[in-house]
Amino acid sequence: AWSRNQIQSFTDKDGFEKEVVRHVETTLARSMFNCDESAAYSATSLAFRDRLIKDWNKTQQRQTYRDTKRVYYLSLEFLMGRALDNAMLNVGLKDAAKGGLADLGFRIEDIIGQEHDAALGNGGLGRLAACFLDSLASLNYPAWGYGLRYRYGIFKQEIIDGYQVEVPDYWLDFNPWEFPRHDVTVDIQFFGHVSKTTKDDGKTAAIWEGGEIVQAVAYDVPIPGYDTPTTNNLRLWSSKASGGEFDFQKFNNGDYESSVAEQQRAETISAVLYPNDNLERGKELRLKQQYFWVAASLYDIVRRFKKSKRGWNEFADQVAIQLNDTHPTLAIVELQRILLDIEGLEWDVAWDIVTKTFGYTNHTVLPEALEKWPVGLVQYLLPRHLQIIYDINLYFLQTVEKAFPKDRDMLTRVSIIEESQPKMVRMAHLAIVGSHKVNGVAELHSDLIKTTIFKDFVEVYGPDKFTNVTNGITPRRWLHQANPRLSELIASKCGGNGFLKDLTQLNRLEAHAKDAAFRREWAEIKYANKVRLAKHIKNVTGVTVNPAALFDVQVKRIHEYKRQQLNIFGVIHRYLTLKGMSVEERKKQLPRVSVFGGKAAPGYWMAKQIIHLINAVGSVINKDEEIGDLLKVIFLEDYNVSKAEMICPASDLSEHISTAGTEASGTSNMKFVLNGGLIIGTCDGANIEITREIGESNIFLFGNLAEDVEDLRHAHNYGSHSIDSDLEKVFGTIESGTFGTPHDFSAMIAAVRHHGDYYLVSDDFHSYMETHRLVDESYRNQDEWVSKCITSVARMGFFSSDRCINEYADGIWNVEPLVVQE
Ligand code: DL6
Repeated sequence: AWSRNQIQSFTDKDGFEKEVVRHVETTLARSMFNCDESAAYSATSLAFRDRLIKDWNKTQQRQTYRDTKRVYYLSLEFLMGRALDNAMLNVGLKDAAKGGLADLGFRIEDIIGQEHDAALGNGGLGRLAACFLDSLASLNYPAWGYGLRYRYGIFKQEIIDGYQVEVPDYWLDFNPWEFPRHDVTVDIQFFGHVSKTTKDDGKTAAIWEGGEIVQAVAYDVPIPGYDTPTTNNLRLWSSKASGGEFDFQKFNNGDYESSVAEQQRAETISAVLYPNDNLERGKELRLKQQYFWVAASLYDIVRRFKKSKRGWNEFADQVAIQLNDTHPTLAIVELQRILLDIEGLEWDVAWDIVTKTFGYTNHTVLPEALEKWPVGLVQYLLPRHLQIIYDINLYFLQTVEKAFPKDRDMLTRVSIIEESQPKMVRMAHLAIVGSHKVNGVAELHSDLIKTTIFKDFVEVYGPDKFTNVTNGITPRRWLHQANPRLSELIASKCGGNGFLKDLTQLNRLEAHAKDAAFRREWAEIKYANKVRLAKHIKNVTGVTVNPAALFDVQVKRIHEYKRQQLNIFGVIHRYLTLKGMSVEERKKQLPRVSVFGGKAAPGYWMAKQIIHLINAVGSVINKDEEIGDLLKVIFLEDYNVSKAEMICPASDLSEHISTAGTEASGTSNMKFVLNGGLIIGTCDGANIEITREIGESNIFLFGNLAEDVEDLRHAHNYGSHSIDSDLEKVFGTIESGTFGTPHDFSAMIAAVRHHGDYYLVSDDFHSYMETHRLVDESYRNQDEWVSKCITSVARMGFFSSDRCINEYADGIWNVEPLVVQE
């Protein structure tokens, strides 16, 4: 047990109020008489920040003093969402804040609602990194996150006339959750050339000279654990011109524009998050971002290690670095460069340290998402790194050649350099060669990488280098924070809040699934959450939806492989079926609300067409008086983390319907089930393990299996491809102009009819519609439905990110928790 009393600034409502008043009057220089919600949010956040920072200092001192192994999680994306609610819950003082704010005349929900999401990520990969930070701190692991402090996170999405419009998201006007560290800076070099020099011992060494220097400045974000004083650090780097603000010489000579040009060029590096999910676009600035961030982070990590005065042979015993996808792969090359060129180690000694230090997580098998960089670009930007990459490749290929003599094809396939026009550096190959473990993020995905994209590497290294760590989510944010009433109800049956730290305790709920009174309470909470979402829908779209209808939700990035097009085609089919019924027949039908949400990458034309079709369909159906409440179609604009916290608890059914074998894991599937919703899904990603855990009778699975996808695609292209007849009716309706100009949607239809139906929309359509029929049937029996929901929640213990982090800690990082004493 630990006590915060001695180290904290406030511990109760009165103390909290005093701190808020102090911050309003001093830090914000305002009077309590004109303290509006925005000022109350600022002061509340500052009061909690003060608390966090004391725990943060203690944690860092303890970790430094004990000098144990640390984990460094390198991720270009951290999709954190809001911090205040999370901080209040994690330090256990939300009730005190609620009471204190009420005394001051505010509702806590309104104050929480003031915060701008920290949206430094695109989707699943970035949100996973945020869940991992929460688990690392909650489990007391000595860990740091390293990322970029983008001035603009993922764009804000507006829907105008049914089309997505992107608006910049400037989120840094007031951010109480970061600490600028103007004293923690690193000079990062780009361009230049490499020369050779002979050292005193007669050996040659490489010197990287010239080019330009950009300065990295650290900004620290405290990450509080739940119910523990451990507060870890997320360090985000911001770019700045190294020579000061601007060029005085030029300024004095009247050359005003170019006097600031260098500064602006430098600041561009960390200016904006690339808005692509599962897609790489080979832009020079993106490569600059990657190197800037990994070089600053490694400098920091090495500096911290060197303070311990240990020998290099102990580096990998003290430092574990996890690469979140291939984006930080240059860290492998950078560490080798530091050890070789700066520390003067021999190649083999250095390389041994490097490979023991790194682990690589793969998040996709989609070919368009696998990173490759033109050799020429790497040469131009990072000439010394390209030499090292070539050397790494040479030594690697030599060992492959020994093991597979005369197999030239094998060498070509595994080489880090792709011999294409232009030549490319294959980042995934570099990441595999430079790491000691490679993991996928769900069982099917981890099997697929071993049998498809990384098959040859399994032959080269043997199967043990490749492993699986199925993703998880933090129950603190995704249950306790997002759905407080459900969390409380669960606690009442699970012997308290212990399940939030050991999610397997949810199994105590199972006994209550048949308890009618419990089911009633459960259903009431779901209904209240649906009422809240219905109000939001009314506010933002003007459409009235019936909270008693089945809420069917698909919220995630818009992507053809995620198949929102299948969903909207299904909605049209439902509409046509309803239209074809007599009034009497219609009366017997179950009302539905189909909710969509998600952003399309700005350059992804087809995804934008899908958004347009959803909106076009909604604007027709929602006005159709004959249909009324029986079907509504809603597109919620600007889907983000804080909206997900409202949407997940309100769903009856959510859709996870990717073409089998394409979604590496998915994590929203876990969020929806944990919040007492059922899912309709394909046998893909983590849906498969969710099914194994909760039982086949509690999930609506449909569609072709991953193992059949290749044959089906082949048949589409080389055999005959007949389109499902119901789907043809849907196409016919779109083509008749029911939803506006048919031409707008012709490419979407042609992709299925004429261009090989790569995502198997037609193949899966019938079983998708049949399964929706089963959903309706099942929903009619509310007792059974609620009982399924309770049973599913009871069996979701496996999907905590705590389990996941413990697996990384044991199987990949070899790190131990370090409890921070009071
Ligand atoms: O592992 C987190 C998340 C998975 O849940 C999703 O299934 C997967 O699509 C996503 N992958 C990416 C890949 N991006 N890149 N590179 O975002 O990762």
